[in-house]
Amino acid sequence: MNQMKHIHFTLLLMLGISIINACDSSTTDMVLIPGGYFTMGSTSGPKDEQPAHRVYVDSFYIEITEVTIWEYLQCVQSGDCRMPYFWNKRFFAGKVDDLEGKEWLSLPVTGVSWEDAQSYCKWKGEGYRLPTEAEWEYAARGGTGTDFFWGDKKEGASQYAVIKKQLSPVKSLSPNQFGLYDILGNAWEWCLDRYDPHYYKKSQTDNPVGPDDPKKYPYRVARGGSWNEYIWNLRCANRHYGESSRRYDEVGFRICRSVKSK
Ligand SMILES: [Ca+2]
Repeated sequence: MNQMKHIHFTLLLMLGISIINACDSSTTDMVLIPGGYFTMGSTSGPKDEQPAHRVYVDSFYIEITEVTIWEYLQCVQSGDCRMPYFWNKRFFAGKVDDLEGKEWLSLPVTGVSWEDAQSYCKWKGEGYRLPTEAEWEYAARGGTGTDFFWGDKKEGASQYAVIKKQLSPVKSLSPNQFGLYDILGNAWEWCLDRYDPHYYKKSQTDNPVGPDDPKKYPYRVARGGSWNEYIWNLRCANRHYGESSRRYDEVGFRICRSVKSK
């Protein structure tokens, strides 16, 4: 059984790499998010979203899509990233059967841990990193203060957020006001910060980065909800978390970089 899985795994990798080799080298499509103040958190959500508080973030660049399988496979090919988990599971294998190779490679990579995301950023080059939780929420809100960047009503999701279907190629739906695709829905997205449910009560105003005590705060933040969530969990303020070394089948990431590091 394990050997079969290995063979299947290898075939998937070969499929990906053969298409990578047929393409030009990857460029990461990023957009500049102009710095500014915004209200982070919510007044009516779970306790870890409260209190809503004023935060300032510097300008930064962020990838307009989640990191795709195609992008991630190049890091795997280089030897700097390990293969994602779950690729040999029924869910993912089904996707391979259903999708053309190009579509499959356009799925957000999932089954990657927070630590895997660090490896990817390091491979990508100097300055690349995960967004902080504040940067992520600022980018996701697109200048709005509503539950979702399209307003407060869940009905808007059909135009903007992959939900209750299945993991879908990035850019399948419309972007938010900053031009970011799938910032809500499709794959959860790892953020840089350690998760502290009480952090908003003590957060600094300028460019907060979360707590730094690894023993007290072992989990890392994930944001945005996934294809497999209730719409409530896709709210811009919603906070989720996971173990930094664990690979979850609904969690991926997108990368960013500071303006001054460019
Ligand atoms: Ca997402």
